[in-house]
Amino acid sequence: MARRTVAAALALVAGAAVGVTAPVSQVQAAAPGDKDVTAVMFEWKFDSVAKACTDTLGPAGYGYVQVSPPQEHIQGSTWWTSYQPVSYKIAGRLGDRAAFKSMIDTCHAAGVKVVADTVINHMAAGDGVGTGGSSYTKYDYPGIYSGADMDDCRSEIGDNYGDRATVQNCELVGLADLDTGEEYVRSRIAAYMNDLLSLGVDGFRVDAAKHMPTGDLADIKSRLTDPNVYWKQEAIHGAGEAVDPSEYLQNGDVQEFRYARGLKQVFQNESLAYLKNFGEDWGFMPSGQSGVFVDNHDTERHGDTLNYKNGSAYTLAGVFMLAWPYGSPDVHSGYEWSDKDAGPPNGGHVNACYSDGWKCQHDWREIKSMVAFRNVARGQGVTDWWDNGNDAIAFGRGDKAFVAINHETGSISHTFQTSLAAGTYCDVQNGTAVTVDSAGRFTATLGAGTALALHVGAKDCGDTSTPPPSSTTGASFNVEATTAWGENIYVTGNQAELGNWNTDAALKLDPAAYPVWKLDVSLPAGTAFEYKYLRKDAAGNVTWESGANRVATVPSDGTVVLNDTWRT
Ligand code: LM2
Ligand code: CA
Repeated sequence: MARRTVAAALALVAGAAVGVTAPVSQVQAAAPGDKDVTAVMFEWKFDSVAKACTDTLGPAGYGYVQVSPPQEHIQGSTWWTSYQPVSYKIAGRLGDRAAFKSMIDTCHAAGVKVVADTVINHMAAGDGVGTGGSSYTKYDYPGIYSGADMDDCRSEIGDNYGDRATVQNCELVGLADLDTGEEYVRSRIAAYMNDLLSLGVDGFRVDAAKHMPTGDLADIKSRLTDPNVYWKQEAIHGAGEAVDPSEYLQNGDVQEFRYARGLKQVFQNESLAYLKNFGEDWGFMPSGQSGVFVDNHDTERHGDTLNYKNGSAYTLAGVFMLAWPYGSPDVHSGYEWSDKDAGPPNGGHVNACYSDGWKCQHDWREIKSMVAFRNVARGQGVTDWWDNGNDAIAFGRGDKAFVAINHETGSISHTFQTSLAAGTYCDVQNGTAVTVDSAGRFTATLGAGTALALHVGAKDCGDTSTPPPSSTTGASFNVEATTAWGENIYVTGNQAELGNWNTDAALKLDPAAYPVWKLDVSLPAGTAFEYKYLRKDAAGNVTWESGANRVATVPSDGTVVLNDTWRT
């Protein structure tokens, strides 16, 4: 645990390249799978994320959902308590271990993989009792780490980003810095990540990666049960700094902050025509290993990038990102704030999108529709680029898709050349039909601050609503139950889709036909399952119906209709 010198840190990097880490050819390319868009549900409770996976993220075609750090953290109402680990128990504000596991199962059933934000560079400052009941003082976290596991530098990094040893061994905003060069620390971090993998996590966002030597991360990753797991490192580029984000490419993906800053610059101070070669030509890292975004939870607060307060510029930047074939996109989904420290509405519980301050960027029509566009256009390069020399652009993705973006202050009318086959398409931005002629052209007028997007997966606007779930088998729950004001009826059972008997993950039935509460749930054909109804009052208190578990079986084709009466 001697303070590492620059030379020693570099030697570690070199050592890792020949020995410890996987050869580059084995490094997993950006967001493995055929759906590379991640919805980042910032400070959403895990049961709310589960519901979003089923209702929105899966049907829209998101490949991944990223959740805020799940480990035990300091208490307090601000969001950033999440970034001060107290232990590696899954016991934070957003849900317990059962809720976390249930979310993963539900998201997987919806076809969405799960990325966990992982805070491994440091532990909490201050002292107290964590969200999971563990006592701590800075440098001492009983049962996990003591002062001997920390780097010897106990001063703040401050502005000293010109010195590698300071950046990596000193304290980021005064947080106790783990010595990731140590055997015990490496094994303890790997044990935490392996625990997350055992629960079904599919990938990691590695917080504060720049503050750990890349060789240390290579060593930790090599200890995982899946050493090729999707690995997205937060390494913030800073001009002239000692540590360069590209050092981390040996381990997996790296977030390209210059991409998000570039979008802000282009949308606010330059012209969209400059985006014609946006990507490696701008000095960015390789497309196949770069994580990209319009904003994240830090940059939306600190002004480094656009944010939801920027109106159509923000929305159009998101449309561009999803249409443009560079990197793997993160769609940040957060909440309104005026106080930058303010924690999530309702402690992270989302009653509904667009209520209580939840912004739900992942669900905006302009954004969500482009996830399907991106999936359909996958593998196609940019074709038919057009710009007006200023703030209106358009481009295709081969014969699969075409987008036009108008960031001018007035409307634009133009005849666009595409490589699409002739026919009628739905403009998925606006839900209106567009006809492409036999020469691949169409004429349209785009209002100021709007876009137009066509793709071969949406020929008819009648089709653009949520596509049917891949499974058309399931159960139709109908239960007659009278309720007091504020009470709701839920169902759970022994299937992941039903929340695995976890009352936090139970599914709420719809009272539109009160006193009959209804819900249709997709379940695999032939599933024999147990279930039971429960009610929750306004405070969240749970009352189970009486009696034995109910049983039913999903037919090989279609739905089992369950007409039940609440058992008092
Ligand atoms: C990150 N990436 O490298 C996260 O994306 C970022 O959100 C985290 O900072 C940071 N690294 C540490 O994980 C946030 C927040 C800070 C906050 C820290 C720790 O932006 O403001 O620092 O989490 O909670 C807070 C106070 C700060 C204080 C520190 C330690 O704001 O004033 O520093 O706690 O008590 C003395
Ligand atoms: Ca460090």
